[in-house]
Amino acid sequence: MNKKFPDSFVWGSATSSYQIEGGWNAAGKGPSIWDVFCMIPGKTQGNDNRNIACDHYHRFREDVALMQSLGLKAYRFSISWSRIMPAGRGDVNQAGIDFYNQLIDALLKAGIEPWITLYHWDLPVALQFEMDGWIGDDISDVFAAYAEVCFRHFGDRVKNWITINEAWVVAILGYGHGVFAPGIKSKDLPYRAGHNLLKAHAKAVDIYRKQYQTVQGGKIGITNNCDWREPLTDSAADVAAAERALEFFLAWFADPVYKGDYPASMKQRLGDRLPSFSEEEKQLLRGSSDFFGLNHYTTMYAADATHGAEGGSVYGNGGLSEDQDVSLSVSPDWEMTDMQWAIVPWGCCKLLEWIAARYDNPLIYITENGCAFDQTPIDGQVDDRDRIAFFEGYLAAVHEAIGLGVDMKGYFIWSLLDNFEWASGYSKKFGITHVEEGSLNRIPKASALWYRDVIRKNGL
Ligand code: PNW
Repeated sequence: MNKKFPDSFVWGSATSSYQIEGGWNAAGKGPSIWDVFCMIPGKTQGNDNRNIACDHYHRFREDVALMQSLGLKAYRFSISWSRIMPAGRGDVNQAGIDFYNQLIDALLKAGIEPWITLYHWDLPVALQFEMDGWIGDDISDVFAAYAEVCFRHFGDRVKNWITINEAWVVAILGYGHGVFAPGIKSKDLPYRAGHNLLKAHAKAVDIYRKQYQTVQGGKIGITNNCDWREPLTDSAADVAAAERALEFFLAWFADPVYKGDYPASMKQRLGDRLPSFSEEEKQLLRGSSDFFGLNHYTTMYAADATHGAEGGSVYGNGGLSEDQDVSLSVSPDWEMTDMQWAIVPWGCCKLLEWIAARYDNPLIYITENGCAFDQTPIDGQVDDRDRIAFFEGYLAAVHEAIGLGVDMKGYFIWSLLDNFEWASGYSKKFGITHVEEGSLNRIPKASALWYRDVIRKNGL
């Protein structure tokens, strides 16, 4: 990989609180919906939970040293809401604040820029009981109040904020297919949850901009996930189906943030099932992201399925397919990760171009990209050439997008540590080789060393 990226390009890696921290009931932390979801037999592979996970809560200093040895310039992590506000609102747990202060200080000392995600899915369970989680009418105000606590305590040192990680996953997997916490299966609730997630984002951004941004001088945005959807054939029907699939995936959340409202295709197809924004809410949403955060993993073919949709994947990557009338499929020629996500770097470049065209060339950060492979350690090392090939392919695609005029600003590898993969637990089937909780992440990987070289070659 000899491609040169812009000097200011941000090279990082990402994690999330529930997936790595452990310390699930340490020092006044309240329970989250994921703590409880994992207690229900059958909800995660092997009934795994994150009670220890990578034990980052106790070993964060080692992990920061690991990041420093890799030459990482940026580290994206999330705050466990119930660690700093055990009941989700009201009392603040000083021990939780102290933990994140220590982490932030250690990062800055190591020359690593902290990027904070405020919500990466571990909602305080009290808010699920008391206000129905993301479908409750008041949740957006409660989220904004929590965000304010974070800006107040950490914003003097933290200059990069992401409000919500992957609203699509929260809505579709949490409230549609029910495979993620809180485990609700519904055809209508995903659209309500999505609506409140968007309002929560906008309100938090409003508080940051009015009370903190001028003084603290940071940036704030939202991160959405999207696969690429390639038309199966060049028929007009399939081309329209692929566009529709992207609108139901990404534009669902990005159109309100960039244009102030949902895409026309969604409004038309969903009718009353899609809530609507007031004029005031539209105004609050429009322009509410300083950058475009994108998590991208894979590509699928999309075909018109007006006569009955089929397809999707283990995770239901299609969303609620029947609302879109789109059938998804993969090519037998594509290689797969252990998540059964196809490796298609050109899909990444096409998606970046699609975003640049639709949203007037925003600054884009890939806030997650990566792959799961089953790796057996040999002599205490992991020779993960599949992962290196994956990253070479996707980084070349990002480089190509830059050449085509896309304003790419940074790239974060998912993930820094072998972590708890939600409903997939630590299972080998999905590529996370679980030897002993909290230990595997310390095994040196070829890909990590390779990434270090990429960072170095870019002169950083
Ligand atoms: C993302 N899908 O999850 C999350 O941000 C991470 O926490 C997670 O570990 C990572 O990707 C790998 O899975 C996703 O169905 C989960 O399209 C599901 C989907 C996408 C992203």
